Amino acid sequence: MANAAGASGAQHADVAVVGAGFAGLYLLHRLRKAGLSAIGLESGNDVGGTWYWNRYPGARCDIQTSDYSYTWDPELEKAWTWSEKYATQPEILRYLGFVADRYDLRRDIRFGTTVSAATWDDGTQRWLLTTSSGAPVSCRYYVMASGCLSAPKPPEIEGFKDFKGEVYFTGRWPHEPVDFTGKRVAVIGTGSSAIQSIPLIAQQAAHLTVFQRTPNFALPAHNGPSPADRVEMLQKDVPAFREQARWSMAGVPLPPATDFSWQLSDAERRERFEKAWAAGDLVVMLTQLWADQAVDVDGNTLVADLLREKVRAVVKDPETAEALTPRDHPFGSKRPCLDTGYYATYNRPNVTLVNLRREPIKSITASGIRTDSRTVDVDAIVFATGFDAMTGAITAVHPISGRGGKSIAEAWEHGPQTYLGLTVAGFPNLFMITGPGSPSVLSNMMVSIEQHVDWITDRLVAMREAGFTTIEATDTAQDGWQRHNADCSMITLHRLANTWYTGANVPGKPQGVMPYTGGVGPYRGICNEVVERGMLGFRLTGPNGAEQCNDGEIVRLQPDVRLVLNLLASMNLPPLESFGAQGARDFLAQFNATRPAGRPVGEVVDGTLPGTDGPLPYRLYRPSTPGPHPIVVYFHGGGWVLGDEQSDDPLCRDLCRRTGMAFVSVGYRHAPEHRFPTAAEDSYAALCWIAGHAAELGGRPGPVSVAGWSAGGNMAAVTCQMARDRGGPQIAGQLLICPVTDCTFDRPSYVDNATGYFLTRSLMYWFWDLYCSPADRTDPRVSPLRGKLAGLPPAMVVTCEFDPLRDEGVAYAEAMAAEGVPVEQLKARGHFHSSFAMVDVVITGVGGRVQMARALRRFAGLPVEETPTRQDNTAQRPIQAAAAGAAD
Ligand code: N01
Repeated sequence: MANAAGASGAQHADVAVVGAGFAGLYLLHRLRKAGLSAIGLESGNDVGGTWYWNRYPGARCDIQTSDYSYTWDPELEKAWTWSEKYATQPEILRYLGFVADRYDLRRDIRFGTTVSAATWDDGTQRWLLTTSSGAPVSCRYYVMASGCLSAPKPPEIEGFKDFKGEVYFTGRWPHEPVDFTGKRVAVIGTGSSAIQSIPLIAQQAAHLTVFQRTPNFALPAHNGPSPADRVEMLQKDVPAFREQARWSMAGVPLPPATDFSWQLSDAERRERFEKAWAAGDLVVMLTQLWADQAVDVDGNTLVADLLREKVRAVVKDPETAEALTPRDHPFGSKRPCLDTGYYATYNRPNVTLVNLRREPIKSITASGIRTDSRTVDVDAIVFATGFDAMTGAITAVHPISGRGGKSIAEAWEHGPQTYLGLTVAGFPNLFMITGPGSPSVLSNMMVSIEQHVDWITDRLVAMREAGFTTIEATDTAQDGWQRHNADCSMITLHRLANTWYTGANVPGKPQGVMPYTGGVGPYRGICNEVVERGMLGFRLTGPNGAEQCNDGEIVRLQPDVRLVLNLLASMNLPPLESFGAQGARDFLAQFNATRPAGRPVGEVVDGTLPGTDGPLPYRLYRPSTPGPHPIVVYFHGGGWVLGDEQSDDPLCRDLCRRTGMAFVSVGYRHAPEHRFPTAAEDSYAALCWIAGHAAELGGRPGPVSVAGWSAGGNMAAVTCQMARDRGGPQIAGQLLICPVTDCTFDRPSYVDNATGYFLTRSLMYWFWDLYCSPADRTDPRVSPLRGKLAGLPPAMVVTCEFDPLRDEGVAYAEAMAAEGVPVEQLKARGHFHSSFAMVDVVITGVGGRVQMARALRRFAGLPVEETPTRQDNTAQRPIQAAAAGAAD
């Protein structure tokens, strides 16, 4: 409980909490239980937050209520039963009132009170809050539990004030009933609020005109009682259900789909889609169809097309149906909606749709709305125009001044900057629940709210026990978190749409994907890791000079690389070198069999070609476009010991599709059965044969390019030197991906990454020992960095930050450039040795592979800007330049 007003006139509390919605109520409860005094400040006259204000007709949650409930008290879970699959706003408000009563929370809340200013006082190390009513508040910690969608966007339409009729905002709906009977009504907007309210307003109004700027994807809710299977799953084991939700991607206990769209037939895809449609569940439609639906434009288009069919099937007027069909954004990149009879409403004779893309609103007049081509007179206008989302309730509601008097609005001038979406550097002891940079609106809010409340309360208790009184994020940690967020946002398609997720709905707002797109479970793991690593990225201080600062970045790996490495670590595998050569090959074959199959290309043909000492296998990949195509001779990775055409198959397919060039992947012989220089000589022999038989392979005669990954990169580099020295064949260019170029093991990248990232130093020792005796190691046929470099073909050298081979790759690129060879370098930040070979697993590798494809096309004299397939999910221009790729 907060102290009464002190001598200064301020009311003192350990913690002040803005907002008495789901987040504020739970936080007040937890703080009280932890023995911290707290005061809640709420501008509404009762609890409820979002559900207090959004009382428009049809307002409901659109996450199933079985998931949209508090989970922190098993007794509370037993004490409340929801009446519907998607509860109405009045029922949710009743639930929050029930919770407030049950835990006696209202006594700590000042209702009808807004904070007009919040100022950090460095002298007292406290926040001072000025409020619209009651005494000012002096608190040690200030927590914004003010919601992500609580600051309505002002109507920026000219003439708004001239309108003489009734005006309503969905986000500030009157508490008394509104009756539209006999009235001509306009609804502006077609987001979730509009899509829920339009069918009900249409039933009452004499005429309803909907003004739509952007059509949204909407699915039928099929509301009713909670589905039996869901109830059964929950009741069977409530704690397990909740725990699964906490570690899931979206905060709902559904494992992600694992089949890729191209592995399914049309009929199988349709069957999955219809099942999801019948389920009436956004999360099911967003996550359960196929693995690439949310990360790849092609995979997404398959869902979007099926959804578009549904609009046409319901809406009778073709022009209206077309106007209602979303075409400007991938499904899920803009928040989709759940509806009840939305599309059918447009078949009513009293409903008209005005397509603002064709005839934008010019102004609002005294009697209605004027567009470019007509005036619509109405008695009432409903603004369903949305919110200044995520940041509005923090920057636009009252000035928050941190250290040195700097306001948070200034600090976020170019977009929100946070550490973990929980704290902001320069604003000590300030926390946000579900702030920008946390999963928040891309998750089941209940799960994210509870995680933040628990994390904050646990931290405050731990600080009290350790004698600290301030906590502040460091700049290093915050900058790292911004980078990690940008990296995550490159995986999903959110950056390809202009939405409130990106700030695009508010004129002048900085643009960028604001929520954390890396998933609820991974995010929770990161927050836990921050604590386990001694509050990494936070400075803690206390009385008498107590200070602790463990500075650093919590995630330096690309998000998907982190997941892969965590998965590998959890498997607790013995080192690859402990299997022996054949054992390692068997293991790898088994491992590869579990990978997603590569994508289809025009044709794949296996054959043999004459090597130095008998036939060698090859696999030819032809694009689906008419040939002849320029040829790339590809060498697989595997440390001269492992690997084959199969192991690098997904990469070859990917590059074949991206380049529109034919790839011939060569099966050179392996050590220890065939030691140095067999692999190099086999590779050179294969190169000669392929170049000499280009036409036979369906290729374009003339210079070929070479490419390879890891030891294959070594083969590609070595064969270029051999071709130069042995009179051919002519090579157009070399793509070296994480190549071995030298035989020393003491460069910094070998030291820094000796044990950590799958390819270890000891594994490299093993590969070298099996392939090459120490006496041979400086031979340029295995250490091309030791060879003559002048006169080599143009090169692209790709290196990864967390790879022992990084520095020798860079050294080779620099040495070639010094000898006048045109060299392009791609230094992939946050990637590990296998990043680019793990196609469709390490999706952040896409940008790098696009760059590689461009280099190969340039070598072959093909136009580089042409994209042969649409599968490149970076092909559309990202809205956020700052998030421009994982590759620096
Ligand atoms: O707001 P919105 P909302 N002229 O921003 C249009 C959650 N929610 O209140 O897309 C003309 O989605 C705007 O057009 P455009 C949910 O997360 C949940 O509906 O910017 N039109 C858009 O059509 C949701 O996503 C539930 O081109 C203008 C609409 O107004 C979020 O809240 C229920 C305009 C605004 O749509 C926000 O939803 C409701 C202008 N000047 C909401 N300005 C649940 O079921 C804006 N628009 C839990």
